[in-house]
Amino acid sequence: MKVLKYSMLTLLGMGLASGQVSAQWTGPKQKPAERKEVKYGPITPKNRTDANMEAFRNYGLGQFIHWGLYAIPGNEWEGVSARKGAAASEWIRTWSGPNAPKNWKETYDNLYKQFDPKSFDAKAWAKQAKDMGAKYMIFTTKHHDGFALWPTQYSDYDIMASPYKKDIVKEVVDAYTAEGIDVYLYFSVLEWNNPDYLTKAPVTAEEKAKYNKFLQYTKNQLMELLTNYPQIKGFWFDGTWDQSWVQSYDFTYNLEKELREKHPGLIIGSRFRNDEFGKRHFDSNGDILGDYEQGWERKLPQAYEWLDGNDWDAVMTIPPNGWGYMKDWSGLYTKTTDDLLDMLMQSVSLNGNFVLNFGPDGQGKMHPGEDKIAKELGAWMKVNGEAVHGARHADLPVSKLGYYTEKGNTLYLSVFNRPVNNIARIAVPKKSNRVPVSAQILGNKAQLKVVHSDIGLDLDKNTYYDVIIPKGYKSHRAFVIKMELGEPRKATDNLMDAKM
Ligand code: FHN
Repeated sequence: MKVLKYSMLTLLGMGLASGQVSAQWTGPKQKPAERKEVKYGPITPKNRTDANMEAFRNYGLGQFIHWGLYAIPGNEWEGVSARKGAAASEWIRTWSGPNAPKNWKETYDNLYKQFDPKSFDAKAWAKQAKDMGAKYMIFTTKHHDGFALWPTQYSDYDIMASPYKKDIVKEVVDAYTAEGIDVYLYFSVLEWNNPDYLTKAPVTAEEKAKYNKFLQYTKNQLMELLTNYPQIKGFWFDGTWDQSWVQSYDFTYNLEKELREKHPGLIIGSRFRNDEFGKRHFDSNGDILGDYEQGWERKLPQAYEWLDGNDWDAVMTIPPNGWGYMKDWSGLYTKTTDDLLDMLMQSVSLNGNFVLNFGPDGQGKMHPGEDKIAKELGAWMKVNGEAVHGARHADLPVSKLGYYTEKGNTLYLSVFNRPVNNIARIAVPKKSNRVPVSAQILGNKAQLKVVHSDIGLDLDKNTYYDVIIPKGYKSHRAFVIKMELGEPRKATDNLMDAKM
C-alpha cells in the first residue's frame, strides 16, 4: 500500500506550526477590521436553537473512544516502545527511526487479520459511561489508517475482513443509545493507505481524477454511516488539514449541505471544512464554520471571552498525548481525577462540554487507569452532577476558589481551592438583584450561614456574600456549594468616595 510521508505542510495543516490556527486557541478570537464577502462560509446559524443543539450545549460531560487496529500494539511491539518513534499511540503506523520494527508498515497493515476482540462488550462500555455521568459519546468509526469498524460497501479494509466479522459501530451506537447517551461518529477524512489520497492539492489531470475518486468515496462512506446509524446526533471530523481537502472547499461546502439535508438536526463541528481562503474552523470574517468549536483538543480556553459566544467542546487524553490504547503508562504524567474534575468544571463554567478520552486495548478492555478514573469521576458526579448537566456560565466576577455554574436561580460554586478561613466570598455586582440568599454543600443537608459583607472598598462595583463552610466539613476532593439566588435583603451602603 502507498505510504504517505508526513510533510511540514501536514503539520502546518494540523495547526502544529501555523500561527493562524494556533492563534485561535490561545486567546480571544482575532476578527478582521472589515468583513469581506465569503462564499463558502457558515451553512448553519451560530448557536442553533433546535432540540439537538440545545441538548449538545447541556451535556457537560462526554466520553471519546479511540479504538481500532492501533489498539493491538498498544504503542509498543515485541517489547519495544514506540514512544520515541511515533507521534501518538494511534499514529503507530507511522513509527520510524532506529527502533522501528523492520517492515513495520507491512506488519501494521496486516493487523486486521488478528483483530478479534474477545472481551469487547459495548453494553459494558455504555454502562461505565452512564455511571460516569457522560451524556454523549464520540466513537472512532475510521481513523487515519483507513480501517473501518463498520461493514462498508466502499472498502475491503473493514471489520468484515477481520476474524471479528461483526458491525462494531452498530454495537456501540445501539448500546449507548439504549443507555440514553447520545452518539457522535468520529470520521477521519485522511487515509494514510488509500492510493487515491493526496496530502497536497491535486495539480495534474491524473491527480485530480484520483482525488475526485477519493472525495466520492468519502461522501459515500458518510452517507452510508447516516443510513446505517440514524440514531446518531452528529459527526466529529478529523484529518481535514491537508491542502488536498482544504482546496476542495466547494466540494466540502456542498457535502455539508447534503449531509444536513439527509439527516435533519445533524451536528457538525468546526473541524470539517474551511472557506475559499483556506480559513479553517472560522471563516475569513471569524464566523464559525459548523455548529460548535472543535479545536479545543488537549487545551482549554482560559476566559469566557475567548469563546466569542460559540458552542464548544474540549477533548482530553488522560496521558499527556495518545488517544489509542497505550499499554505502558509508566514514566508519564497521567491526569488525576482531581485534574480532570478541574478541567470539567472549567469547561462547563465557560459554556463548554468536557470530553474524556478512553482507548480500549486490542481485546476491547479499558486500561485499568481509565477504569479507576471513570469510577472516581462517577462517584463525584453522582453527588455533584447537577452543577454540570444543564448548567451554564454564570455572569459573575471570577472566583479564586473554583468555578461558577448556574441553572435558573441556582448558583453553584465548585470549590477546588478551599479558603483557609472557611469563608467562600461571593462577589456580586452592587446593582444585581440576584444575590445568594441560601446555601448548602451538595451531598450535605446542612444549611450554611450566608452573611452580606459590604466591605466598602472604594470604587468597588461589587458587594459580597460570605458563605461560611463549617470547620468540621471534610472533603478529600472538590465540593460544590449550591446557592439559591434572590432579591438582596438590604441595599448596599452608599459610602463617601475616597478623597485622594
Ligand atoms: O491526528 C488525530 C489524533 O490521532 C487524534 O484522533 C486527535 C483526537 O481527535 N485528533 C487528531 C490530532 O489533532
